[in-house]
Amino acid sequence: MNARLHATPEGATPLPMILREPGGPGASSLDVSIVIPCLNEEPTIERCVAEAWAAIEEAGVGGEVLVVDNGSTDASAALAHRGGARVIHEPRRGYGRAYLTGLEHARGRTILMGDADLTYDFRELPAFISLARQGNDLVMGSRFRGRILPGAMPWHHRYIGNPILTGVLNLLYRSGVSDAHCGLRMVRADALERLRLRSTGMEFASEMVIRARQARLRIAETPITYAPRPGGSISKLKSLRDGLRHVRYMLAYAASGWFLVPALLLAAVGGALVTGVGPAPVSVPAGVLMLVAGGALAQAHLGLRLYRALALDPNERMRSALRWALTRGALAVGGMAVIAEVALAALLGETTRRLTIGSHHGRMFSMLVALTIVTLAATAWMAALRRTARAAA
Ligand SMILES: Nc1nc2c(ncn2[C@@H]2O[C@H](COP(=O)(O)OP(=O)(O)OP(=O)(O)O)[C@@H](O)[C@H]2O)c(=O)[nH]1
Ligand SMILES: [Mg+2]
Repeated sequence: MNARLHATPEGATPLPMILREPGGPGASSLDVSIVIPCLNEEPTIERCVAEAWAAIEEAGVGGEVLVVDNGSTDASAALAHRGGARVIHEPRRGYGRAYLTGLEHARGRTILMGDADLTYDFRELPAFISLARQGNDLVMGSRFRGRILPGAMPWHHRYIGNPILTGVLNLLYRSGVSDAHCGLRMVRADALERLRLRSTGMEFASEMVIRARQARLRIAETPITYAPRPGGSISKLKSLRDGLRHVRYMLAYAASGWFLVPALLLAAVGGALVTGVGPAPVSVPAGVLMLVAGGALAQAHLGLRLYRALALDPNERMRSALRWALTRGALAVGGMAVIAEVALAALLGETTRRLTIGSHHGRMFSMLVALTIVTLAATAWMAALRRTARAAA
């Protein structure tokens, strides 16, 4: 039952209608919290808050509007406050960071999440609430199954970025959603603990879907309309950087088989082509290429797993052990391996010049070159990870 109460947020200008349930602002006493992350959204934030309140009112539910000000340097926070939002300050930047803080402070049984740029219509709230009430833990909006108004999404996001990122996510995690990066979504408060969200950047959007799948939560989606930003509003999205953050996150949690099976196949076929063992005729260049690709895949997998253990799912004991291994062990071993391989390759190369091309030594030489490339790449990876380890420390 949602008895409606007219109340005024502390210190704010009286609002025509703020809907609260009886019993005060106790945890989960509200049907919905609309959480809006906000970084310098002066042109739109006040209207956005007003629309959020209008949506709550129209839906006839008890609710609150929470704006997480992410260190805005303009008047966003004051405007959000004036619009009647509860404003929370999170000075540490990042789309995910802003949401993590917002979700922590939200008091609703369900939480509707959406941008501060007026591109999403909070009036679509009833469809989300109804799906959440049917037991869905995460309700995703879908712009692709809904409508994308002219000028709302640049063509490279519409036809390249979003379909590829959603496609990869579905391939790796079978989430079945059609718009993994839609910013309008709802989560049930009682599912938050199982989601264990952590990402601080834009990859937070992927993380929610991936974690929901991993925790076997129920995911549903509803078509929504995506509108262009009004004039003066500036996107914070950096397509390439943010896209790569999504890719890195998705790959870091992907099952090992996605890397190791092709790596082993490439190594086996490459080895056979170089050495001439097996039915295919010797083809050193193709074989070397395959060996290098296989090695690179295996390393990428290792690197991503280490990145996950160090930065994404930090576990203190694991982190210090890895840090030790990365700073001392792996680098020393990697360095020595490179020196040994280069020396051996030089030696064999010299021998090969005196022998006929395509000889056993020639093939061995090619394999060693491949191994050297792989080891050099591994060492570069380790160095990069060492930096990650330091940053995560
Ligand atoms: N990108 C980004 N957004 C932030 C950050 N902190 C808060 N936000 C808010 O998060 C929301 C999403 O940012 P947008 O720039 O709209 O990103 P987007 O929706 O993926 O990109 P568009 O399609 O261009 O709107 C906005 O309401 C921002 O104000 C941050 O550090 N980075
Ligand atoms: Mg946006």
